[in-house]
Amino acid sequence: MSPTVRPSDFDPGSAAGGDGLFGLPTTVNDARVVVVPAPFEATVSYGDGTANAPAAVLAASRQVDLFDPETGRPYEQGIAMLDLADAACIRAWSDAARKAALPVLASGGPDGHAAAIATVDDLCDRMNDWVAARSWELQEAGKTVFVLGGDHSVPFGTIAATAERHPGIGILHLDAHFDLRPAYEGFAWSHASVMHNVLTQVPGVGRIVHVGIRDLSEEELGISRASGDRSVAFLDHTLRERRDAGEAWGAIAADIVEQLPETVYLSFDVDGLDPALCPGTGTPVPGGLDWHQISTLLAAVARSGRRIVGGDLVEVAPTAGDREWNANVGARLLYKMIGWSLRSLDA
Ligand SMILES: [Mn+2]
Repeated sequence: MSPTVRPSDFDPGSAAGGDGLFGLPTTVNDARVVVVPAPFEATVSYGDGTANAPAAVLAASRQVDLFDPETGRPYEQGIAMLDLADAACIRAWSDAARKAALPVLASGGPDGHAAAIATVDDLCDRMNDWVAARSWELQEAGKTVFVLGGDHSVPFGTIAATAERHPGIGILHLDAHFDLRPAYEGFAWSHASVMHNVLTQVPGVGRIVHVGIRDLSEEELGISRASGDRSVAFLDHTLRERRDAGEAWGAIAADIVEQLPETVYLSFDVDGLDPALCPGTGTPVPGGLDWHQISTLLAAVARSGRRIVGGDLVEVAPTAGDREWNANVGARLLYKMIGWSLRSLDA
């Protein structure tokens, strides 16, 4: 599929002047890749602001150069984001759920908060249904779907929709955290539980390969180890030890890729990166992967012959006064993810 998405007067080398994602004039109908904005952060436990990411990443994306020396010309295939106004319901549910969640978070646990937790769970259910329905419809129309959070609770519906189409799919999960907690602070759909919910409720996911994990509970490590290889972890310190022992990152990346099945979904929590690249994110942790390591890893997935059929970018949190650095990195990361996805699908 190679739709023509460039009107004759569109110059990809000029500063993008369009209103769309990456400054492109592409409509959702004409796009091959559609980004679903999910401005939702009901249960963030530390810093907030990730619900502002879709608008901020959209704004920052307009100054990303469209030609990418690694992935080529992903824009030619058409990339568009659903109208943020269409996701206004998500923001409203997030605000209502956040209001209900704050007293629970402040008291550090669920005791005595059954009604508030039920409210939050219900609003999270609605968000999950909305994201799953949008993802499924767009995939039905032949689109490749990426979700832009919001916190890490948002992609559950997309993962479920994508796994239904591609049984046995693997998730490449880049994150500082395992997100394997069986509910967190009482919330079934917590950002810290998304991979646990995937393991227990999405049988179509054959394996999760976690990379960069460095802030975890002993219980989560136990859940991963007891998963019968459905959860395979490359903890951040083990990656560091291998590099310190002289192993090249390319060889380590090949090892990670080897653990993935043929069809891959990317779940990218920006806090998997060095926090210098995402200082605003809600739960930053020292350590993590640098920009080139991530780029090399995504390239290795695509070049291995595996197909990247979708993904999400979550926990980007714009902050004031930093020239929108968080959103800038987020926009560039999203473009790399989409670019390598398209390369992998067209190989
Ligand atoms: Mn996460």
